[in-house]
Amino acid sequence: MNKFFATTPIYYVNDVPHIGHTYTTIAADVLTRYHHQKGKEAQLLTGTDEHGAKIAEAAKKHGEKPKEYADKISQEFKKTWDKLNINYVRFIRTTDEDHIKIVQEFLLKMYKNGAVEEKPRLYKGLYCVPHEKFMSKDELVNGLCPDHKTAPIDYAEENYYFRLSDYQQKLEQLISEDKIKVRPLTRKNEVLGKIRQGLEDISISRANLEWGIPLPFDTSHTTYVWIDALINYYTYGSANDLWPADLHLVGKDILWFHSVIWPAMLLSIGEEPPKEVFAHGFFTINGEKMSKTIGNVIKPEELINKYGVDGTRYVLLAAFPFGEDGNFSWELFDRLYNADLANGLGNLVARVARLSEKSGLSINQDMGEHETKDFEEKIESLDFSGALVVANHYLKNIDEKISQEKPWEIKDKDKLQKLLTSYISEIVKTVKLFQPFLPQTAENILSQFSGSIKSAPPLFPRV
Ligand code: ME8
Repeated sequence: MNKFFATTPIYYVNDVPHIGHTYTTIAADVLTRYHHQKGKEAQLLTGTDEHGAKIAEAAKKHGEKPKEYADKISQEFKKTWDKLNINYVRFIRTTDEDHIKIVQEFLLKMYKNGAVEEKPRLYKGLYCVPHEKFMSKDELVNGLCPDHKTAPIDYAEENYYFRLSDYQQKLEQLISEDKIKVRPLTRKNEVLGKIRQGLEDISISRANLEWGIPLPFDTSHTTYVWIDALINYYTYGSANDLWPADLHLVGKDILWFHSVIWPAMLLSIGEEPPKEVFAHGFFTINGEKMSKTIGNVIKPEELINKYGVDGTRYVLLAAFPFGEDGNFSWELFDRLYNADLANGLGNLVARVARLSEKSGLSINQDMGEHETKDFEEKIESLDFSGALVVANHYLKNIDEKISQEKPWEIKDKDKLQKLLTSYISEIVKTVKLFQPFLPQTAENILSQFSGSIKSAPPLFPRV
């Protein structure tokens, strides 16, 4: 089919966006823009996750009603994505009317199909509120959640259960055969290993939490926030003839929800599972987890102020192999920005534009495109940093050619213009590879190199 439907997670509105959220969202946008460039009808869905105990608590701390609080923070996400030139087709909020309706229809179908136990039963266990999930004793370190360093609460409640265990065999088969493509491969193997250890039925409702969507078959319960949240993809996808989704792009922390629980929910109502779930790695800051408690959270604005919008998009994706964790540092990002963008692309464009302007060059033909399987394979397998290496290699070749041919020494105008045109042709073709990563810069360069050429201020001033 000539469509590409990708999603980011919907982010919790208990907090404003940081570079982790930014990473996933930019990656999804780059991929969507790439498919769009290839002539597909590519759509990207993002949004905010607004129900659940964590949000209710955060709102209370700010002395606000959950919805008021969510309205405010959700705007912060939207504004950030707009600033970063994220080309989403819809910014979905789990408090949106159409979503609430679809969640209730979805759950009713699950219930009617017998995928949910008829009556609630007692659940006792440990619940980590910041995680919004149950935890087992052996996941704790000194009685605390190792990620949040907080004690989980004792939880005892009557909950409705989804018969997840019924889907063990089916999920194992779908994932091992890549019908649900879980990537990177190491993650696929991890998920399969965990499935083979056995799946337990899971609680899907809360009896004592008002801030959620009422269960359609028992309105004294609200939907567990994760069940509500996962359905967002289907809310948009099913209404727009886009189901199944081509890709759920997520961080490694939430792979299990997306590759196991969510596909099982879909199977339970007779719908198709997503085609691919890709889990990327995590940023650490000086080797530590990024967290509000440690106080080391990096906000996207800090990067934008230093590197600009396209510079930020670039450094985040170029710095580390996409599936792996990476340690953020300003030194590393500065170096990357200066080497690839200021001294690389930016400098090359400036040099060629200067010489072209001086020689009165005008470009009136279409320069075509690179035929580059290597680049395509890399970007389609979400190896963004690898794809950028390929694109940068083209730039280095042009740089080398210029150093060898020394156009500034050539007096013959025809000969000079011919050479400059050949550089511009290579630059333009290469810029099209960069375009999904650097949409605004690419547009500027492409318009600078068509018609009569003029110098322009540096694209990427050194930092
Ligand atoms: O989990 N490095 O929302 P969330 C890289 N609402 N990426 C990071 C990161 C880091 N240090 N920290 C977070 C939720 N992320 C749920 C999702 S979807 C139906 C519901 C990114 O606000 C990464 O993509 O906690 C991770 O999966 C996501 O933020 C979690 O965002």
